[in-house]
Amino acid sequence: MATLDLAAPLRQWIIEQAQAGREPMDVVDAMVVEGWPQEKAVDAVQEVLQALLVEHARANGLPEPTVVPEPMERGGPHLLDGGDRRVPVLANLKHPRVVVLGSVLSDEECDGLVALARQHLSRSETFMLDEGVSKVHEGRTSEGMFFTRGENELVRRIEARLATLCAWPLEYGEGLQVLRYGPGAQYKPHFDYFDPAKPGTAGILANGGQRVASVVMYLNTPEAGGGTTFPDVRFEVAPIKGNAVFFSYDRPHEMTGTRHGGAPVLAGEKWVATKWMRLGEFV
Ligand code: PD2
Ligand code: ZN
Repeated sequence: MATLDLAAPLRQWIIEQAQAGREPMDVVDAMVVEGWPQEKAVDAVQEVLQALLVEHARANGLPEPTVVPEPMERGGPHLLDGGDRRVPVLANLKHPRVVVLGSVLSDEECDGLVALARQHLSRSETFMLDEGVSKVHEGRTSEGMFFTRGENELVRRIEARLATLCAWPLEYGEGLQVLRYGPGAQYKPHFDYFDPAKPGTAGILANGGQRVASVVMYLNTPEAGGGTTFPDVRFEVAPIKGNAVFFSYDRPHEMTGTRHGGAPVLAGEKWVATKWMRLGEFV
């Protein structure tokens, strides 16, 4: 976007509003009351706040923030548009950016994914960024498989729905991963982005760039345990069949607060499908 020619006092005022904890869209509303066209006010506030974030990142040796998928419009409906399905928002956390979604998948779609995935499971591996290879890791005791993007009609339908819901190009998504956790299995807390400091990361980023968002969809309801935890904010999402948790991270840094894990399954089993979204096209 071309830099806007904003007067210095206006920039300063926008910065002061943000520092006072005012929501960006409330600042836009105040500008609209003063006669600004809505779109111009949005652009102005976005530009000033983005510049502020970049300045803060540079001054503190942090990675610079990027644009990320965002399922919700402020003041928008509680039922989000998934294209072929309307999806209720069950919880909405600003930082870390987490949105809990109801009924993203129908029971039949959950059962269909499990049936297609079941015969292709193998012990989940973790990509070891230090060594540049995938290995079995004691922190991840699930079994899993990947579908390629668009592999079958069901996968295509779900991928199109997630792209619409998150307003993020379908082509920027990795293939769906399905995981099965047996009794006692878990996924210890981790970040889904790739650590830029690790030697294996550059190779991974060559296709699609960084991960910027994750959607974990629950394909069944375990009898007990198996929630998705965000330990830094002591928040846990209950794994209910058809529901999902979306979270985004605007830079590969723990300041996003998106450390999360799959709590141990205490009784029964747990199935999830995960969609990771990248910053660019993933081939
Ligand atoms: O199964 C989960 O709840 C879970 C937890 C943490 C899945 C993932 N991460 C993942 O697939 O990245
Ligand atoms: Zn994860």
